[in-house]
Amino acid sequence: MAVDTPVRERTVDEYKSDEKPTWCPGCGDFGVLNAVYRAMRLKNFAPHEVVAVSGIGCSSRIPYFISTYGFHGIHGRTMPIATGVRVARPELKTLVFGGDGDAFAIGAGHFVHAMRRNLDLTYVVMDNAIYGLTKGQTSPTSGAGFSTLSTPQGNPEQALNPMMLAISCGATFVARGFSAEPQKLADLIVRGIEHKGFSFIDVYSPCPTFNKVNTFKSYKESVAELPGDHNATDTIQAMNYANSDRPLYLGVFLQREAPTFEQHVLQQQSGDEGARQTVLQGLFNRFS
Ligand SMILES: Cc1ncc(C[n+]2csc(CCOP(=O)(O)OP(=O)(O)O)c2C)c(N)n1
Ligand code: SF4
Ligand SMILES: [Mg+2]
Repeated sequence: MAVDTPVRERTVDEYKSDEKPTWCPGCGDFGVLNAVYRAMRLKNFAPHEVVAVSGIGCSSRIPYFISTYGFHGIHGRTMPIATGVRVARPELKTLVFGGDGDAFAIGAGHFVHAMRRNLDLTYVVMDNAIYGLTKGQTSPTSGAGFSTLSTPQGNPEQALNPMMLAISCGATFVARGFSAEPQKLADLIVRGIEHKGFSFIDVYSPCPTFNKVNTFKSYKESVAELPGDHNATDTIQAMNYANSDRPLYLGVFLQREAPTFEQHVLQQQSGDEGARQTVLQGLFNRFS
């Protein structure tokens, strides 16, 4: 008779690689890394069960510091790489990381379509509203008027709202966290991992070196948890909260069930017409 081997409880330290983070002292990305370690501990993953995929940027260095498989990719190309990993090795948990420039500027096209497809990925964006690695140019989430290396006379563009973008593009899990609250952020990451479909978590992760506007202090003064009675299956309510400038809400804005891209493809290949119709109905219902 087969005897089940008891699952060993892992420690946070088992998820730390031998590489020490090279971020500036006080960088918000430390809090995100801390939350990722905690989330993996809460899921009790074996490191070999996880792949961390990233793009290019200060934030995208994160796979070096995690003891899982890692892929430090190309600027703005996290989604094509993660899609390939997901499809080729579906038994692995694929976590995707990047900065606001990586996600919403050069990578915006890929981001939009990954959400529309509802790939079963968890995407954590370390949003500092600046290009950190290249020493301080505006990013799509930089506010209007923000004076930077690339906009010495003030940013002439309006900031993009990543939450509104994700909700409108069909992401089935949309959340926002803050790197100064790693335990809450770890819980959001766990919920994203457990969600079947595309989970997007935008994280306020300040860059104290190049962004003196979006700081820990400014966020502490303007963030608030989503109200306890928020119905995360209600897209319009989620958009209303996403549209708020003050407070800037934290928590799960939207969570809906829908067939994943992988399910859809597998059902198509199975030749089972009944199963195919069920998946199509699920896709049809997504926005109803
Ligand atoms: C194709 C390509 N274009 C531009 C760059 C230069 N580049 C590297 S990182 C970066 C932006 C980084 O900003 P973000 O993604 O927000 O990450 P952060 O450094 O702020 O964490 C840019 C423009 C590049 N490496 N590759
Ligand atoms: S430049 Fe900014 S984002 Fe990059 S490591 Fe330093 S503080 Fe962090
Ligand atoms: Mg950035």
